[in-house]
Amino acid sequence: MATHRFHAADDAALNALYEDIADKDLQPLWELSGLLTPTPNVRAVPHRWLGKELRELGERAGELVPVDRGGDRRVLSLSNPGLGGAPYATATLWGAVQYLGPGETAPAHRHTPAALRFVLDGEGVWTAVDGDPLHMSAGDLILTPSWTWHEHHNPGDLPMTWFDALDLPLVEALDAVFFEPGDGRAAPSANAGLSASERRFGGGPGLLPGGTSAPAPAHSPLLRYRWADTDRALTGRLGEPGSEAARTGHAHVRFADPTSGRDVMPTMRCEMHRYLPGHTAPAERRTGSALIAVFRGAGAVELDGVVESLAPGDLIAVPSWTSVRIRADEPLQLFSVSDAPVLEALGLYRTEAGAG
Ligand code: GTQ
Ligand code: FE2
Repeated sequence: MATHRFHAADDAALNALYEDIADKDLQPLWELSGLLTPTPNVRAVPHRWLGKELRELGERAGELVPVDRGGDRRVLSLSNPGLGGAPYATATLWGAVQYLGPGETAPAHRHTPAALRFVLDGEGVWTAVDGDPLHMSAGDLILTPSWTWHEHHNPGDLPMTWFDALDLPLVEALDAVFFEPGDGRAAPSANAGLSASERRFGGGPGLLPGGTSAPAPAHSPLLRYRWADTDRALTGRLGEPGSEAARTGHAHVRFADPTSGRDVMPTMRCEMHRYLPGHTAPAERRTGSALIAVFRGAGAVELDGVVESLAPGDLIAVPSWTSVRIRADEPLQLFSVSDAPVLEALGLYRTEAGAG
């Protein structure tokens, strides 16, 4: 006996039909509303988490909650106030801050949801991805693609906090979450050098190892994008006379798979933005959701007309079809991750300029 929605009618025969329809786990579309809405019916709301509070709460968790075996990862997940208590930042994205104290290790595991880290501050932690040790320092982007083994180590004297993003809500909605713990043995420790991934695919602009040819794998073979390279690319865009970036005071780069130019992973697009004070980038909205992490600088973001100030470490949830406008009070460096590749692949990607 179906217990879900039941439709009643004054007419006895029609009412009996509705009863029988419900009894057979069916619903009459002509009685349903709110399905084919003119614009997306978005439950998540625009929201900003303050970097200062995230850092303080991470530190307190660091004092009180052991990580390591059993404890796993010391992570505070962004829980969007519109999502009814789910630990999700938007409908499709998990966002979090992770805190790893000196000498601590987060043990190896793998999962089908893909993950990435953007380092807001500090250095010294290394993450092994399928055994390849990747150093993490401020401004770096680190990928842990779907089903790759990963573990985090902090051999230094200082704690480190970074921003995590995963496509977990999306993969969960697709009923495709799998998880496997490691065998408890740590990966060989990082030496001073670069990861194998960086030696092969991060050698220099446009340089790929000989013999590399299509078809490209599902994710970028380069697993660490160093801040020095991102910084140089943004500076170059802004310094190029007559370029759109120079004209508007807004430079942005997309982190790409160096072998294909595609997004770093099939479900997530990563970008770095630099806005100069007085820039002229207009408000924009798009389908699909995004998370923004403030790396450096100061300014404000206007989300559907509501203005929130921005300071380093702040994290912002931008739900689908939310109008976004950025203001820079000093050069503002924003990392963003979105589900745009998914929307594009499905033919659902839309943008609108000048909204809000
Ligand atoms: O660092 O492996 O924020 O597995 C959520 C799930 C981080 C991680 C998160 C994870 C991780
Ligand atoms: Fe993980």
